[in-house]
Amino acid sequence: MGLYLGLDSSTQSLSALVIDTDAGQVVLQEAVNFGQDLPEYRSPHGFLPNPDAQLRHADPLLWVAALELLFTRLKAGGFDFGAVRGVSGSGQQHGSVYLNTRISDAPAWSSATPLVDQVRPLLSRASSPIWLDSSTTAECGEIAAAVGGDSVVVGVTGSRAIERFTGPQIRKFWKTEPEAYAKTAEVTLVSAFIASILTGQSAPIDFGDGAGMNLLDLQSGAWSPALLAATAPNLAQKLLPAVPSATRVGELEPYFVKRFGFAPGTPVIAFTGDNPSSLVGMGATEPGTAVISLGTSDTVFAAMREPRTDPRGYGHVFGNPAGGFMCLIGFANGSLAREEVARRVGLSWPAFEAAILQRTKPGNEGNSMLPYFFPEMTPKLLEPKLELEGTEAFRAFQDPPANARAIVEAQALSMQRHSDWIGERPRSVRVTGGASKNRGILQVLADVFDARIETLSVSNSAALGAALRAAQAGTRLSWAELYARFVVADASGRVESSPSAVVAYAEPRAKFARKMQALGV
Ligand code: XUL
Repeated sequence: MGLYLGLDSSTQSLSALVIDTDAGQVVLQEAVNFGQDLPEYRSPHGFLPNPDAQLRHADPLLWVAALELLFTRLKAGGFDFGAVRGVSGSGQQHGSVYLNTRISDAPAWSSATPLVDQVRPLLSRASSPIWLDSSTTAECGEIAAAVGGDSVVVGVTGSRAIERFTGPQIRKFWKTEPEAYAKTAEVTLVSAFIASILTGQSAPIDFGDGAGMNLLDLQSGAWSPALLAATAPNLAQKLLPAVPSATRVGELEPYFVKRFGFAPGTPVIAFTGDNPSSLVGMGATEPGTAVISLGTSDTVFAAMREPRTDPRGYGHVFGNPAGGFMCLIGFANGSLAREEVARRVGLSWPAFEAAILQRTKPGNEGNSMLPYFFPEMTPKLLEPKLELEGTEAFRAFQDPPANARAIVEAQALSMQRHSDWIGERPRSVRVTGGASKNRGILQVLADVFDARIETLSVSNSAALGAALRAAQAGTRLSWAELYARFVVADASGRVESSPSAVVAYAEPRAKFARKMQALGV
């Protein structure tokens, strides 16, 4: 049997997903919820509560405890770890872990002591800033200024200096705790940290997640000397060289063999970021298929042939785990904005769907909106920016069908405009996340993008992507063969574009572009 284990350490949980490549089936899914299952870490949402909304840190030992608990549960449930032929994983992006000793230089894990107690003395910083932290605006400015401006940071690393990205967070650590920074032998990411725990070796950061640090030179795949120097002193010595995502970074430490019954020598493939891993789990590693995730915030991501960068500076470029690059563009006004419209006009979610499909037409008879109920990251708006143009009733939120269609059209037009720089027109768009059940939204996306919309049966695409990456490294199966077995389109979730609707969006698209230009974004 060919079993491959994928792990995903997200903000709120650690999931495991096991695939059987012979049977072509997902054979196991299990998760540990940080808040519920590990209450002693006092992190109900996966991070340490802090009254300052900009400060979001997590206890890195929580991730280690979750790993131990997850494996303990799987073993208690009768799972045969000995049948696993390879392991890979993913982690929430950008979050960083600071070690006073490289894991490679630490003693081998002792099976007599819980892992957390062995890892605790290795930390040079008790908490890890995570992607929800936005406290580094000053450091972003300093880094950009030191290298010649944001356009230089974008050109080298694929993103402008961003608060949640690791480089600005490292700089803040150096500025606020210089002694602890000086004692730090290694800075790593959540993804590579977990791979290091599993292998008992310092696992290198991969190109997928490494590109989310504002430190990696996309062209060379090496840490940029200019960005390292602009970030913090001696940083080069604290980072291992970044590696392609398919790199075998080691084998499971004997601890895992003894405690859980893994086969000795089980290979571990580099861990990556959750978004690059989802690109694999959604079967979208070839250009031409984009992914839209509709959640609290919305995300568009897609493979790219070339390492192009967003000239407007909102999008990000990460490594594609299958080789090459991917873009990721995040929109803060996702479900929260859709729900706000539904609330204002008193539409239930099914009525919201029916309003789009049955009671309004593509283009919305000229009723349009700028959909920023909350501050936005793409385009960058520090204040909400809500503007309605159209009939009086529409402008007063008294035309529920038109108001429902308007938010969805505006969001789709924004996603299209702000992903136009990747230079690939997607033929198909795979939509995931809670709102992907809404056929009205799917139809608008199909018509605005002039693409076939597909939904997939898998829900945990990051963990599936991790299992597929482990399988790809461990078998002779190609990506296409793996996708044919494991990335199954949900036949009922397929939506085609309508030629007349595609034409109807020419004018709204131009109008949306004019509005963006008027805002200077
Ligand atoms: C991406 C990002 C988030 C995290 C979530 O830039 O910050 O998607 O990866 O886990």
